[in-house]
Amino acid sequence: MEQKSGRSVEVCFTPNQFDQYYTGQKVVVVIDVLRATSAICTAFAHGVARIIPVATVEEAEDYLKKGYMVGAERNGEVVDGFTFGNSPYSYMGDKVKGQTIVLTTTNGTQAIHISRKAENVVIGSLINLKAICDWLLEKNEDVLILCSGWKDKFNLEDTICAGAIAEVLIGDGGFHYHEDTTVAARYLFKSAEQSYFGFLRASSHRKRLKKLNLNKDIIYSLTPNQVDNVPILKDGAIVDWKSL
Ligand code: 3SL
Repeated sequence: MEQKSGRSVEVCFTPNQFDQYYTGQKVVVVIDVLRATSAICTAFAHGVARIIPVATVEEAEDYLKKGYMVGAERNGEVVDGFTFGNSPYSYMGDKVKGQTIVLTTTNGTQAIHISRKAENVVIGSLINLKAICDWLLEKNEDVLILCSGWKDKFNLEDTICAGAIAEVLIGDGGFHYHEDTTVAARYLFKSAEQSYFGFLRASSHRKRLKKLNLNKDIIYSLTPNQVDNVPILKDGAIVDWKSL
């Protein structure tokens, strides 16, 4: 029997349910495993200084005109007029080191935008799973995990990642939960943990990205604990927690 303990952790499946699940938690973790939050965590592992998430392509175009490096993705593809989108592989290597990057994506940056009323908005993915869990345990505040989903619909990969985080926090004994979304996310995580790639074979997003020849991105994004950073939103830009 899990003990009722000090802090709560809950899972929200989609951005349009955020207001129902957000009860003033001090920390919101935004998840978009395929691929926005995996790309963001990758960028910081390669020395990016800040990422400015923007909700619209128009805002992204304004930054492009001002000379910023800008990533823009819609429906899994790079938006016309931009040189890169949402692939984690675009955010690796010397070209990104020390840069400020502007990013807009179909779901991930929208979820970040919706979460901004929380005191702390942090970025989670499977690739920084241990780092984000350690950070949350250390922070020891109430947590809402927001899955970016797909255009306000539920998706499996974000829910599995949310379940993995909830599992660690609840397993630690310091966190309790109440919502069925949290129960379901943990069940899905437990069913998937032996092989995320296999479990997600039939998922809509894996099929969508496979059609776009993005299997390499999928494999990368589903491989846990490749980086140890915790990106956090500060004054409208995402920075590495360690740089604060
Ligand atoms: O919507 C997003 O933020 C994306 O990660 C979608 S995709 O992986 O580029 O299809």
